[in-house]
Amino acid sequence: MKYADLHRIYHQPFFDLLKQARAVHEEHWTGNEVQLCTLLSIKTGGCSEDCGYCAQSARYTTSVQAEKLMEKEDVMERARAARANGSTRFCMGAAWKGVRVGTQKFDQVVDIVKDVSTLGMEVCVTLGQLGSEEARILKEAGVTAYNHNIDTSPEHYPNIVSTHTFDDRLSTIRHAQDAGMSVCCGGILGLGETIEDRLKMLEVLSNFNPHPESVPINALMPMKGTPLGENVQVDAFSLVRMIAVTRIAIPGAKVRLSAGRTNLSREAQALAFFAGANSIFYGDKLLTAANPRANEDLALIQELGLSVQQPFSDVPENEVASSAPSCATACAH
Ligand code: SAM
Ligand code: DTB
Ligand code: SF4
Repeated sequence: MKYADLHRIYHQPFFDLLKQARAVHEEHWTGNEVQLCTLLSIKTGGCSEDCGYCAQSARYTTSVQAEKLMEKEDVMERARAARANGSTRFCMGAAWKGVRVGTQKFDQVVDIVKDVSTLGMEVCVTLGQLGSEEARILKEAGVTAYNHNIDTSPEHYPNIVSTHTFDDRLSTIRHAQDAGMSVCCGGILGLGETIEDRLKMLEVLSNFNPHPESVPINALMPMKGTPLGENVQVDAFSLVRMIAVTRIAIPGAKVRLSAGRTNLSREAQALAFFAGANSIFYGDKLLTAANPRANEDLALIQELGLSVQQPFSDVPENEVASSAPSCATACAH
């Protein structure tokens, strides 16, 4: 989509925008389903990059302590628990600039992916930069989606990160797509960008070929000690507007209401679902930051009459959770 169209769509009266987004959503998605994705930081902190929003950068003094790559068995335990709690997607994040074939850490991650992919969930990883060879190996190991966000507009990106470029991000995304992985790519609101920057980011995303399979929309969680640690929280209406325009611009993508939900009211989240969000990170923790409690999310989903995306049918029977999560079984509501 062209910037001018996105601009026109975004700046409609709020209810007109919601109505348009809802119509697009209903045309492409049935069943009022919300996908539950569990995040796990398999390698936390100590990152060489200087992304101004990130508590995991080694350049800033934050509350995050650097840890080493998790052991495979520990990751598997968390992945099994995620599945038992109803997640259909397991996303593993590592605080790295990137990965290289022939290194021990890459071999270790590939080994982890192979095992996690036997559990029947979508397997997403976010490991930083990839070349074509790394992408091919990850795909072969069982990665279904690669998360690599462009985060903001090409123009604003250098104000946020200096250790890699916007084009570096695009090149990794190209490698992931060429290897046949789905791409999960979105951004963060609240980095000091303008509405124009947000729409320019969306212009880039909507011109990907193929389109991203999912688009995470994060609201900055200001992290103490980072350059953006004192930024103000994103306004809920502008977040919902962005979700709506994303739904219209990339109708077939899962739009994931991502970081920052702890700061959103239930009503604001309901508006975001109405506007086209159909995926969330589920579980009490994101990578290092807090997320709403799982039982609160299930209660909200139930209250709105939404349903959770059901596990895939090819999951080995002895591995499936005995029942999909519902308010009755999983929350104290
Ligand atoms: N190192 C990898 C990379 O940069 O692609 C993967 C991990 S990185 C933490 C994944 C994404 O999390 C970032 O691109 C950003 O969109 C999001 N993120 C990180 N810190 C955040 C924060 N404080 N608030 C909101 N989103 C954040
Ligand atoms: C994405 O867009 N958001 C997730 C996931 N992809 C990897 C990460 C959010 C991180 C929030 C801050 C933290 O937990 O440190
Ligand atoms: Fe490192 Fe990713 Fe954080 Fe940037 S966003 S500092 S690359 S972990």
